Amino acid sequence: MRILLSSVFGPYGVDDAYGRKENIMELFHNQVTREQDLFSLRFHHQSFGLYFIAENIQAPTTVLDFPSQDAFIREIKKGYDTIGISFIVPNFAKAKRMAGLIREHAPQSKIILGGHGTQVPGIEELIEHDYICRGEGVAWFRKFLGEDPGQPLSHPILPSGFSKRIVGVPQKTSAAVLIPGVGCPNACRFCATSHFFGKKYTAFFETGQELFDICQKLEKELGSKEFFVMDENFLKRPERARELLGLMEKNNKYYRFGIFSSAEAVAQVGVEFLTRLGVYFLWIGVESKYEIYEKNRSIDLPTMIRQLKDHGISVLASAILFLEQHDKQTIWDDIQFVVDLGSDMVQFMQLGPLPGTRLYENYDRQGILKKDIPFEEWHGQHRLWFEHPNFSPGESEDLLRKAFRYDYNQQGATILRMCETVIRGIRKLADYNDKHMRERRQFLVKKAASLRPILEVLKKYAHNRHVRSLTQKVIDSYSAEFGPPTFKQKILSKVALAYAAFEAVRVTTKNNVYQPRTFRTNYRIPAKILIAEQLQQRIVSFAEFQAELQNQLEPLAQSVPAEQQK
Ligand code: B12
Ligand code: SF4
Repeated sequence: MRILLSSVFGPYGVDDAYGRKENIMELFHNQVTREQDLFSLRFHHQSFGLYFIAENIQAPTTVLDFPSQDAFIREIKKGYDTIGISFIVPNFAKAKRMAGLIREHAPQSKIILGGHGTQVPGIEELIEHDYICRGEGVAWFRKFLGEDPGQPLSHPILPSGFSKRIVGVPQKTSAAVLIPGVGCPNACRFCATSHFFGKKYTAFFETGQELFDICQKLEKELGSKEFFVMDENFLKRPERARELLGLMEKNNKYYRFGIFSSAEAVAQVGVEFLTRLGVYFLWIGVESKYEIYEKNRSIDLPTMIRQLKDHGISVLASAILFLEQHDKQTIWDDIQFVVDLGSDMVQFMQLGPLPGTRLYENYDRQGILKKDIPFEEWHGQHRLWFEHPNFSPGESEDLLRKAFRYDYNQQGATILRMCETVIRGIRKLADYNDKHMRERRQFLVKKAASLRPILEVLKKYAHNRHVRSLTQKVIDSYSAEFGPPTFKQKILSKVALAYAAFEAVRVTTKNNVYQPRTFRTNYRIPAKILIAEQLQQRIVSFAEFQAELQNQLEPLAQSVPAEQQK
């Protein structure tokens, strides 16, 4: 059995028959720093779920990530027994097109649909397929192939992101992705991931020892000491995190982690624990002051976020707009509440009833879903797809943009806030005297040194007087802590300014979207098949070259007088 697993085709983040310009393939630019002009953080992530499945089944498998339609057609013609398509709800039209292409060009291949898009009601009738996998995919695929679903798992070796750019300057990405498990038991009514994975946590790796071993493997293979932890609520398993820290301390390893966690789980382990663990980034759902979820009940969010930042941990506060309680006044109270938390990043998401969630069921029962709006627009960064008593779709688009812009106007760019958090951490960690915390502080000192050149760019392009003064304060705090910038930092500032001059213009053009490159990764493909494919590829390339040459020569030949042609 030979298997192909594919993500949906590009281009992404453009208005066309299959997608919308808001569905950009960039995490921060899509839903966090989207209104921060040239300071928006730009990078892509591979489709981790597909590599995770490929790594953990025994059949020869190819993962095709971010293909064009043409590349997808070329690939499926190679003759796969089974082709899996991974898609989310807003990519419904792409998945449908891909299934149609498989039936047309590879009718012998079986089609499996997987990923969050399988929650679309009536999907069985809407997209051509042979099998549907809802929820966790590794165990499902193993069963499908007749393998034992309970075998131990192997973690894929993948960088956390790629093509990272800050103010246009390409950045090295040495961080790796770490995927401890999927799902979350908290089951907040709107949460697509929690519902999709059965309102429970499925651990891929149960112990701190396993995670520590994976970190060591990733360090060996990719040189990574920093890990982006793709787990909805990492600290919900505090004993696993504690064991991981114990092993790091015992082995003098100073790994660092970017994590997602809910407030009650953070409170349970405490800020000092997170600092010791090496958490440098925390994504936390603050949601709203009008709808207090269980996870945020009796948590003093302003104090928690201040303490995290004081310890050098950058915080992303995620909030929901257009709740039932929101009218034209209360929505601004909530925006103000979130901005006042002073986090390094803010994510504003529109309340989005996604299929499979309690919210969706409830709104469906009330008959307030606008089901005529195509799925491409069901994503939370443009317009509402349900009837809101106080906001029209146009108002929801306008207000969302204004909320992001307000945060940017008040607090400045995320990078500026991160520079400030680092300095706060350096000062706070000076209070600790043990070896482990000294190492953590030392890391922040290095980080400050690498961030410092960007401060000149932040100053030059500060977009209002208030932000210029915030920037000057941060610059002063760096000078107070480290003295004047070094020669190298001055040179790097000049380089960053040169890049920024181009980037500042580029981001004002309509085409401010980066497309991820295509990845094709083989797992366990026999050498003879690989060689045959390479030969075939060369023949195709030669045929394409010949055709191109002919295209180029034809007009030339026509411009030569007839008698000379003879
Ligand atoms: C990383 C990520 C991204 C990356 C995309 C990376 C990529 N290459 O596709 C970025 C940041 C670019 C992104 C963008 C968007 N995203 Co996104 N993203 C995520 C995130 C945080 C992690 C996904 C992940 O890797 N999980 C870990 C892996 C292991 O799990 P998994 O992908 O679910 O895969 C498992 C199963 O689903 C299954 N499976 C998956 N595919 C397949 C295929 C087959 C054949 C089989 C058998 C099984 C299977 O098996 C896997 C292993 O168990 C999730 C939230 C989350 N925590 O899951 C949101 C999430 C997937 N994104 C979502 C959305 C809405 C978007 C955007 C539309 C946001 C926006 N407003 O614009 C855009 C769309 C971009 C686009 N053009 O497609 C929603 C999807 C909701 C839904 N119900 O459809 C999610 C769930 C977040 C949410 N709102 O709750 N996203
Ligand atoms: S705590 Fe976060 S991940 Fe868990 S259900 Fe709520 S929103 Fe989803």
